[in-house]
Amino acid sequence: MTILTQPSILPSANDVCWCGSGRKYKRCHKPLEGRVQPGKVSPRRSVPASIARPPYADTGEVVRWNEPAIKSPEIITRMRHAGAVAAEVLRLAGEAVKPGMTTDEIDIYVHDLCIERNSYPSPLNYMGYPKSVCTSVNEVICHGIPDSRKLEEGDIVNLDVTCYIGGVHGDTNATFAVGKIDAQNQALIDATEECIWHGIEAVKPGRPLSDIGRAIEDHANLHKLGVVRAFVGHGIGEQFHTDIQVLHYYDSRNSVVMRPGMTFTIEPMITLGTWQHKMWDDEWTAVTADGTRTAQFEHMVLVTETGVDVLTGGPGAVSGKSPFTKPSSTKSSFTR
Ligand code: EYF
Ligand code: CO
Ligand code: CO
Repeated sequence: MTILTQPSILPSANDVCWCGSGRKYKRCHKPLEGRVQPGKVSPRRSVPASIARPPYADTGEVVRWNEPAIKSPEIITRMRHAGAVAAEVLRLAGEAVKPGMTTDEIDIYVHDLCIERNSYPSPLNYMGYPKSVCTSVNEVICHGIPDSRKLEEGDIVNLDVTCYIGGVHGDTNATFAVGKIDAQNQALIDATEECIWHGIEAVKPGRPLSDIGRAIEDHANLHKLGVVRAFVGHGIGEQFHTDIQVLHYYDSRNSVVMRPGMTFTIEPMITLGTWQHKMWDDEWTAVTADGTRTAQFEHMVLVTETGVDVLTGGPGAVSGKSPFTKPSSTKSSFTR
C-alpha cells in the first residue's frame, strides 16, 4: 500500500482531490481533514524472562476461566499493589506528554517503566494487541495503537496503562492535554473526569451496577455530551477482563448487584458529539462516527462493606480523588 501525504496547500471543496483519484476534494479527502491518520507501527518489544507473564503473553490467545467475582483479602492486597504500580506509570507517562513526541515514544517509555517496576505491560499481545499501552488521540475513542504520529499542540491523548504484577492486573487511564488546548477540549476533559467520579460515587454494596451508568449518563447529559456505548467497564483480577460488565449509560438490564469484594473498572468514554463509533481498518482502533473529540478516564475499584475503594486512586494518581470532596473546613451537609 502507498501512503499518500496530504499537501500543505489544500484544494477548494469543488476542485479535484490532491490524491489523484479524479474525484472532487469534498467527496474524497476533505472529510478526513484534521482527523488522526494512522502512522507506522514499530516492531514488537520484548519483556525480560525474569518478569512474570500473563498466560497470553507468548501466544496472544486469551483462554478465559471462571474467576470468582468476590476476591479474597489476599488477592485484594495484590490488586492494590498492581493498581498503585499502574497509577504511578500512568502519572509519569502523562507528565512526559508534549508536542512533537510520537505515540511510539510514549509506548517505549511505558514499556520501560512497567519493566523497571517488575511488571508486565498487560496490553502487550493481549488478543494479539501489538503494543504495551493504548494511546488514543482526539477522535480516537480507545485502543489507539502507538505509532510514528507526532503529538501536535492542541491534541488530547488518552493513555491507558495496565500492569500485571503479583499474578493480577491493575488498569487505569486518563486523558492529557498536548501543550495548550482550547477551552472546549479542556471542558470535555474536565466533564469526563467528573463523570468517572460520579460513577465511582454510585458504587455501593446491595445496589445494581446500573446505578453507575445512570450517574455517568446524567452528568454527561447535563453538559450535552455523548456517552460511548460500545465499550464498557469490566471485571478484573487475575484476568485482565472477567465477565462483569459495567455500562456507562443507564440500562436496567445491567442488574448485577454489587457485593463487597467485587473488583471492576469504570472507564467512561465521553464525546463532544455522537455516542456512535466506527472502526479503523486495523480493526483495533475505535473512533467517533462523526469525528468529534472524545475523552476517557478509568479507575479500578473495589466494592467495600460501606462503599468503594479506588485501587488505582490515591495521592500519586492522575485523578486520585473525587473533585467533589470539599476540604474538611468547608464541609457542608451536602458533602459526601
Ligand atoms: C480484538 C483489544 C482487542 N482491551 C481492553 C485488546 O480494558 C481495557 N482498557 O481499559 C483494554 C485494553 C486493551 C484491550 C488493550 C488491548 N486490548 C483491543 C481492541 C480490539 C480488540 O479486538
Ligand atoms: Co485500561
Ligand atoms: Co479497562
